[in-house]
Amino acid sequence: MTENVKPNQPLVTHIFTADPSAHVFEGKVYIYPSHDLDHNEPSNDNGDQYKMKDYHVLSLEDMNSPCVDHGQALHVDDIPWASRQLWAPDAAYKNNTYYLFFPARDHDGIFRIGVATSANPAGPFKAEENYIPGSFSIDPAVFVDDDDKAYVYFGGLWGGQLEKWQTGTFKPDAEGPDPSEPALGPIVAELSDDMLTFRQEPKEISIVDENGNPILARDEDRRYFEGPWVHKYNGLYYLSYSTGTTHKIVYAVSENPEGPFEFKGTILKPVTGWTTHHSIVQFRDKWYLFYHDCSLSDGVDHKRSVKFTELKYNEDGTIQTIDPYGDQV
Ligand code: FUB
Repeated sequence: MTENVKPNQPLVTHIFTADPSAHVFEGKVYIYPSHDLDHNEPSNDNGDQYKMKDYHVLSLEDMNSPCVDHGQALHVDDIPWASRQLWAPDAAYKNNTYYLFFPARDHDGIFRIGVATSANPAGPFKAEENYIPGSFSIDPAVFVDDDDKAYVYFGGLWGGQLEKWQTGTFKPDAEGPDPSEPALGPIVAELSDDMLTFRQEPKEISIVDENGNPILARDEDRRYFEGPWVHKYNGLYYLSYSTGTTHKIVYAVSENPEGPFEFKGTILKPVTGWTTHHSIVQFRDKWYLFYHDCSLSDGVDHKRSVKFTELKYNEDGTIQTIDPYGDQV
């Protein structure tokens, strides 16, 4: 008998999972995670240890029910353009179709973003022949606005190759901006009606401080690193992301889905393991943060487990900071 899920505990323990993108589809919470492989090879800053080959979709009837693993939803061998490393995915629903957006390295070793479709939120998903034209880097997160416009946010530093695209073409030796210059922001592109291409050239999002000045590359407590997520609360757009080297999930707010976003604060303090990655979803009358850590593997960075906890807003719309190992909700 499978146990009911609990806040701040792994959703599943029979496989390692990471990078959870949670959505409410058909009255249930569906979680689209990465599927970490259980190997013991060394780690490096390029993320070669994240060797994932397939995706499994998870679902919850409610926040106190067993977690269902719907099995393999997509494998790298079934993606014609991809060679390896199926990293953090996301899903969206439009046109009576479920879309799985995912990054992988193409046959030249360059990260691109692909789409796969299904009639069922749990898959299996069928990949398009090619990656989205003009796509690059990692960590796609799709936000469908109230007016039905869909946006994809993406980009990640270091292994995610974002700094190699500053000129608009891939420069394998390019490095990030000087510490005194504005940090690189995540990228946004509006999606076409069929969700398979970009409607326009992707553009960089600006994240600014309370005075309207860009967050600088040296400001590692606030600058964008990877793992964007956008949700809407009380008519405002909340962009949340990982700060990478300082291991926080932080957020910034805008009146426009394409920014600029003003930095506001920390959502999640560091978890065990180097990476931190999240999503935010409303289910019935509460909001939840889905995240991962490495507690199940005793801290092995590439053997992560997806968890959730309740997320609370203050009256002024700011988000209460969560300590993943503090008082449990
Ligand atoms: O899972 C591989 C990478 O680690 C993701 O793409 C990043 O966001 C980080 O969680």
